[in-house]
Amino acid sequence: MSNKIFEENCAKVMKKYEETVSRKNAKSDFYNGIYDRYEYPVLTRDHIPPFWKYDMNPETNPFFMERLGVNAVFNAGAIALNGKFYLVARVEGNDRKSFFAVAESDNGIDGFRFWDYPILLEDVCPEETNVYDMRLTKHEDGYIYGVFCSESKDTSVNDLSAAVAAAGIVRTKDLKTWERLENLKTLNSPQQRNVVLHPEFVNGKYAFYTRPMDDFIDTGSGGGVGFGLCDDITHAVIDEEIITSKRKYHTITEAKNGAGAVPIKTEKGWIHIAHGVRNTAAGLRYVVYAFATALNDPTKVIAEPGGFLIAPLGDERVGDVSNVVFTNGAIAADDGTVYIYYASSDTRLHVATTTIEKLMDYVFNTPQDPLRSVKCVEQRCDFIKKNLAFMKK
Ligand code: M1P
Repeated sequence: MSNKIFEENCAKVMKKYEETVSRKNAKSDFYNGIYDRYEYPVLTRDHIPPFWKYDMNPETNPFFMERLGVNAVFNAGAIALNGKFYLVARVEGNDRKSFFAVAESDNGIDGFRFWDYPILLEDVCPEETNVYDMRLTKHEDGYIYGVFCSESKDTSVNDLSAAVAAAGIVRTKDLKTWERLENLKTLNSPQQRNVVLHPEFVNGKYAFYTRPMDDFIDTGSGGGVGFGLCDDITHAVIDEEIITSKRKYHTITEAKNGAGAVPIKTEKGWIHIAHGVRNTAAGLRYVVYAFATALNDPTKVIAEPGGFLIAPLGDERVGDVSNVVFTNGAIAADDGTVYIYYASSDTRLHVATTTIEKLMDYVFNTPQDPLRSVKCVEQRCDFIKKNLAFMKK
């Protein structure tokens, strides 16, 4: 017997899904000369295949009800393989648990479709409750590594929401079969989030960008983006972390910062795209910023543009955690185009495109933050003076 309610609603949901995933994207009218923004996000919860959410059998789901809802799709690791663009997105169910899923596109700006199944990680940590924010590193050892936050309940205190963050590590060759390695141990930092594996060996060792933290939310004594080396990636232990990009008073990184995308190698240095956080009366504000480190020493900051590269704009400002942009993935394509995948307000994922040439110009020629208002005005007056003199010529 036909079920009209099921059939009509199923057709409606399938139509909306197909329209969303096949929607063409185009550059928006945003302009700053540094990168382009796009009209539509590249991934949203509407990109989730309906068969992940609805029981597709009219016998067991006569009202075509959502049984396993998805709340948000955001922070994604990114990688190009065999001419295709892949994102390993953070998918958050209605039950608040996050997991990873691969979405594939031909051009990196639209047409992202999730593979049929999300990634089922080996269940090696019984205490692990949540996983999120995978960074994908194509390492010179031949593996693709995924480093992510592995979160567990903090049972040492009498507080139901207390948690411990650690860095989980997996590796793959094809994004299909994943081998889970031991979580990273940092001997001097009780918690870790936003850990990124550097793509090359440094002094013959695996090199990680870390984010030392005293607490789950507050970095406390953690001074910024850390860096440490380890001998064996299968039992990764870092005994010493040094700080590369420091947090600074009254800047975009005052409250905390963290490594984002895997650093991009250029002829003048490694370009890092990270996030900075400051506190406001309305809560934390997350922006994306960039800096460069020396090619022969990825810990040594050699260029540090003042201010943010990307801040939440328009609709991006509102979501589950408002006033946030966050990146954990970028792709530097062979033709020089750079795709920066950034999520807004922990709700959806966008792309911004630029080129290596423009990123280098931005990172190496944008003035540093002078750190005090009076110096900022001096900097701007000097800039205006040069411009006015040039414009009068
Ligand atoms: O909610 C904003 C971001 O908060 C965390 O980042 P951080 O560790 O720097 O505070 C992460 O949980 C990230 O997933 C989230 O987008």
